[in-house]
Amino acid sequence: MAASRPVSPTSPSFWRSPLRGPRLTALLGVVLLAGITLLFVTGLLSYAAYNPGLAGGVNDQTPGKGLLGFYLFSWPTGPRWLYRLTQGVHVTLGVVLVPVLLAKLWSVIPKLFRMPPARSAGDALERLSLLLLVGGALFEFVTGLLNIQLAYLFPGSFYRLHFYGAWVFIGAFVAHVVLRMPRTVRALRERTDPAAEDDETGLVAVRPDRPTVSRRGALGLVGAGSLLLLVTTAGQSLGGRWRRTALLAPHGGADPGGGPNGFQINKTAAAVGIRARDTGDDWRLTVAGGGRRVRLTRAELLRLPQHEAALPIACVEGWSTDDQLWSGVRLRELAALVGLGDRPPGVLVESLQLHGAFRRAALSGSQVRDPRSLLALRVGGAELSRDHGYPARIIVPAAPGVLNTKWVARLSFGEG
Ligand SMILES: Nc1nc2c(c(=O)[nH]1)N[C@H]1C(S)=C(S)[C@@H](COP(=O)(O)O)O[C@H]1N2
Ligand SMILES: [Mo]
Repeated sequence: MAASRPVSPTSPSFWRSPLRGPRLTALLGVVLLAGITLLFVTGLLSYAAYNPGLAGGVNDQTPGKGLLGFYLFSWPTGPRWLYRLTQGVHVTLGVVLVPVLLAKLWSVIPKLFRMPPARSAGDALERLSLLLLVGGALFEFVTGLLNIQLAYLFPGSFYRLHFYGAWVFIGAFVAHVVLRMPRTVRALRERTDPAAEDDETGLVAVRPDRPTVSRRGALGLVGAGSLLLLVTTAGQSLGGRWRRTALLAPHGGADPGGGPNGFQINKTAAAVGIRARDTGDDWRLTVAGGGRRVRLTRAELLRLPQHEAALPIACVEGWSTDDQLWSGVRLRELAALVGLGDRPPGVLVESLQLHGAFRRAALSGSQVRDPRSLLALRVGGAELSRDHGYPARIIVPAAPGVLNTKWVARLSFGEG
């Protein structure tokens, strides 16, 4: 028996799976078309939710976003679960689409090795756009997954990478959808794949192996993979008892324990270097604005009218809490202390924390004016715990968690 010569991946007969063909690729493509469109929209919303334009880039330092920030609008303060929903969908969907994306790439991999690399100038251009498409997709999925699993592997710069990557990717994606739509529609209309000789897509194997699984079986496997990811991820955004099902969600950070303060902690006081003496009796809140400045002790803050607001915390990483009952002083009433009570402007919030990307945040005027926006002193009827921001923290409806600054030291109205 003659040993068969090794075949190089650039040869069409190297690729033997009988599953490959325009129908499999088209089916996976349609799922990705819907999924990635929703990912893109929720991603843009996530970016808008930071109010990146405020205070000369306190919330976002993306340089030269220029035109790419064209769509930005002032993020609303209601419904209070808005960011919880948009970011929960963004992160969960991103995780769930991973098996579909991998299957789609697998379905077209012979084309990566096709020779010659380009048959004409137009062909070269199209293949270049595929490089941006595949590279962009991998980049966006990998940076996103790293960010949610490792809790801000690249704080600050993540937004930039993911934001620019998204625009490059979506440009190539739109071109790809337009170019491939006729082929996709045709493949879905026909009930079966063409024979290899008649296959214009070059996906059908010329020397197929015997099938070990049907195409339906293979699609079922991809779907089961996505479903498994869904049920092990979504719990982190649903909160309550569902949290226990979130096996894949990051478990970094401290165990929050029980009681009124028993909900997720993003960064503990110890982790960011907040010392006990900084938060003790010597702590003062500075409120500045309109050329005035007042300093308040915690006891003085507690003597001001206390208001309650039931609000969740929703992190960019996708996890969120159920509504917690916060109580404290309204931001707009703090603005009134420095004479800005009429129509208070935005505010720059600064933490006792000395280092790290989240020690400062800017809030818009409409966020300050919402009666549910508080400098919270208590939660669930108890004192704030140190890890949740004692002596005082911000809580604002519908905003990303990162704007809810903990261990607040200073509020500068008119600088937000
Ligand atoms: N000073 C300070 N405030 C902060 C942070 C921080 O690291 N430092 N993390 C923010 C982020 S990213 C989130 S999601 C929320 C989480 O609040 P929690 O830890 O009380 O749940 O706090 C925000 N406030
Ligand atoms: Mo966060």
